Amino acid sequence: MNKSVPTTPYLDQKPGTSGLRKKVPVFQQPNYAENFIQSIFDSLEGYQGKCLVIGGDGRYYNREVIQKAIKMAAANGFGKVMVGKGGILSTPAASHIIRKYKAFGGIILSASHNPGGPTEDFGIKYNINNGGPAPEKITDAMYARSKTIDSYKIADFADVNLDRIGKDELPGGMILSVIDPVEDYAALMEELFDFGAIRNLISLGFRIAFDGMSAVTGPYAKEIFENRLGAPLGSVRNFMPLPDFGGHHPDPNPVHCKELFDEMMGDDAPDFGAASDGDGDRNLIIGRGIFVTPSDSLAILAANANLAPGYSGGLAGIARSMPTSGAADRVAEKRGIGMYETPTGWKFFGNLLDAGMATICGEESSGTGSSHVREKDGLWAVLLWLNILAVRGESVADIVTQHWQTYGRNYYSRHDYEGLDTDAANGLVDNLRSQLSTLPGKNFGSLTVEKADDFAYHDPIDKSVSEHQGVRVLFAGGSRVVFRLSGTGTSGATLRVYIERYEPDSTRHNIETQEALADLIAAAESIASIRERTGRDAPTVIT
Ligand code: VG1
Ligand code: CO
Repeated sequence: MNKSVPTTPYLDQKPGTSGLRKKVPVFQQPNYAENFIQSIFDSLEGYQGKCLVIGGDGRYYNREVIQKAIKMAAANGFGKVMVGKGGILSTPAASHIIRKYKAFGGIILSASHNPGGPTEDFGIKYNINNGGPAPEKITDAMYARSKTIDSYKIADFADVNLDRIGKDELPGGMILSVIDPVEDYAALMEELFDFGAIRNLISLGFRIAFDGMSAVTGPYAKEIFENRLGAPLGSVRNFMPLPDFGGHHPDPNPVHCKELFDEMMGDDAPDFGAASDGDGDRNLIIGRGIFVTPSDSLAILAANANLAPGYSGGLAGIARSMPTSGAADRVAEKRGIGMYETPTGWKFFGNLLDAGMATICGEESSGTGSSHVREKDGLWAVLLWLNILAVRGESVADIVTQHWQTYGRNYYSRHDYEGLDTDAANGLVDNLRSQLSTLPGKNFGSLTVEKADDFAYHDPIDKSVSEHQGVRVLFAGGSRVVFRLSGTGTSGATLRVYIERYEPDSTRHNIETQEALADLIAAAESIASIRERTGRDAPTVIT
């Protein structure tokens, strides 16, 4: 019935910012996925007889790995698996299902915003019983185990039917529960937001355009925006999840959502444009004629969250990843609530949320979320925006400019250099680290370096320390440049340069972002010698 299959380790199964991500052909090597799934189970304790949630973003290879994971869960002694119909669960929905049904944990199959298809990306990550990504202690254990693994356990029953909702007892006794991927999540959104107010706004002619990017949020967005909130048919576009996302890069930024972006900047723009990524945890927010940077969005949502029923009692605190702009800090300061700065990646927010220290969290990479789940949540952010717009009765542009008037504007941009030679990228970062002690006091044009460091995070709850989380160069007056290498890519290295300047003067809030940041961009180049070290004249993507 259950087999123990001998295997040999792969040495490259180190989880990155958000799980293990590799090209599909890497995952298709013999026992590759099995090795990693067994390494996950071997790093956990006490799951016998318990429930495991399994789902993914529907990308190429999703169903195959789900079948493997179900059979391996059975052989390893789980009592039950809950799987989204068709193998579909958005990342935030999976987080909610784990919490709602008190599952032991969950396996989410996704490479998020990375492209999908036979030669593109796939990924596996494990979430713990609070619904959030496994902390570093567990991901380190998985990696260690993957380097010594010599066998895995798998049940040898036939593939299960993922397309029929219902419960089944599988040979060997494990219960398989195939659930509607949308229902529980949509119900949670109805609890948090004033659907009546949003429905009313839409019925008065407020037009929304949501781009599902042929990824996992399509079915969720159709149900919520069109069925429950009454948005006209067609408000949700690209709503069919496709294994290759229609050949697109499902990263909701103005570059990869260009069509929507251009439409929102055009004459006949809808009132509100939004999109999400491959697995549904990111968001893009565009008002008529105005793109809202994710860092501003976090600050504005935090400042106005009390207008939504789920947050009417106010926020306990706000947390943001270190490279995210300081716009949210100003809201926290004004409200007298806690502000926490964590390394990049949602796994660092879990403890703060569990301890009730933070209510809203966000990242500059289009991730915003709250204590309702333990992942960032794309549709949640869109709905909170809609709830705020419905209550305030103002446009996105008005809300953003008023926010800047009240708090000042944090001009912000991220420059990504993708597909770099790994050695060149590592050399660039090493060189930055070697300058940390000599940079303070140096001038770059009119900018003076006040402080330079390599960000380290001391978790206030479990006291763990995470080092080397990004090189920060802080200038007098509050401007800064941050450098770090991506931990989600699957080929070569990606350098991310995060650039920020604070401008309190509202007569200077209408400068084009790259222009407002020009001297910092030049300083970043002089400090890091990006051109010389990478051979690149310009970033691949500017957001
Ligand atoms: C990127 C983002 C980070 C985000 C991570 C996962 O990581 O910068 O903020 O948490 O992706 O997002 P990195 O290491 O490439 O910079 V998702 O939506 O891809 O799960
Ligand atoms: Co994602």
